Amino acid sequence: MESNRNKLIELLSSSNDKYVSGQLLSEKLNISRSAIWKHMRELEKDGYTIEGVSRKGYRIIHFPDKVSENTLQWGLHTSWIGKSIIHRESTSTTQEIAHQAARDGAANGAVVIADEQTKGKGRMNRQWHSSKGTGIWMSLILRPDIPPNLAPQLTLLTATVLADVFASYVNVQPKIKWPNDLLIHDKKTAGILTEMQAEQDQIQYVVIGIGINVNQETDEIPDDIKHKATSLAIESGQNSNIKDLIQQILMTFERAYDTYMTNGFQTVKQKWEHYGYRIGERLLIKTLRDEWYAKFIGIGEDGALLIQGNNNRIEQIYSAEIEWFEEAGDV
Ligand code: BTX
Repeated sequence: MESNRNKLIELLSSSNDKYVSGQLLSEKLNISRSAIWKHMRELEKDGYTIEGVSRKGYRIIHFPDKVSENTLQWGLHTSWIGKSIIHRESTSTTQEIAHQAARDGAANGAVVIADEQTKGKGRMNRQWHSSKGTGIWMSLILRPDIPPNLAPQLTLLTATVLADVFASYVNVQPKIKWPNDLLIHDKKTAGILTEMQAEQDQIQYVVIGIGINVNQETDEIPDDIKHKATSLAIESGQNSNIKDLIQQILMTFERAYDTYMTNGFQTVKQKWEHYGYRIGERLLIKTLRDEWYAKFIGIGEDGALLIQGNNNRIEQIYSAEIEWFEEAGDV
């Protein structure tokens, strides 16, 4: 049923503006003309406008912008990610739904998406503003076959995926601030929250939360973060189609993840360093017990932050808040 609808969209989309006859659709899909007609009605419910002209056939004259399980799945060319999508108009946080779904056995690659979050969260339970219909608020459920101590690499991988999609499809120049912030012109556009359920040396599942400010105008960025937050629309000067952007992210993610699983972290490291924010500069490193300055020299083979102190020794940092020399607060 679903795959017929998917094929129908593909047939109609690939013919651009030309009409496709009902006869041809029925032959290609191997279903009756009346079954085709029923699928068309369902597509219209999801926001497609389909024009039917007698003796010519059908064509799509409007693709929906709205995000739903169906509109996201149609046109999503992936083998395992997004095969199951849970979409909510409003929810507290997609992380919670994803954790529950994972506990209930959701497959690797299941996706949870909301138009709005009322209790969106960042790291250490910080608030994440997630206003209705202006951003991407989604959680990916993964079941990677890697030891739990390598899970932070998935955060870095996700950051490179977002940076690639922003650079290719939105035409902005993103930077990745270690470990999980996407910045454009020094302001935060997206954040990643990785949570994991593991037993000793085995990961049960990982939930990767992705929050992206997409179409907010300057006056829609909440006052408390205005000085340090931005959106793709503000930085690129144009709105993006949220559904298309989600699909691009999922397709790019699948490719990057498969490469990582086959070849290891090396490709991610190179890409990360390509987008790395202020590599080579002095950092203030803050851990629970201490804070000190050092030079940021990149990331290690395992994803740790590499710094060089005054004694020239290179150290690896796995968990810390970092600030640059002249910054007053965290970005
Ligand atoms: P973080 O702890 O690095 O960043 C949180 C900080 O970012 C906040 O303290 C605030 O200063 C700032 N901030 C809050 N909201 C925004 C925003 N919309 N844009 C820019 N800056 C903001 C980053 O945590 C991880 C965010 C993950 C969000 C996703 S959304 C889907 C999933 N569900 C959920 O509840 N969280 C994740």
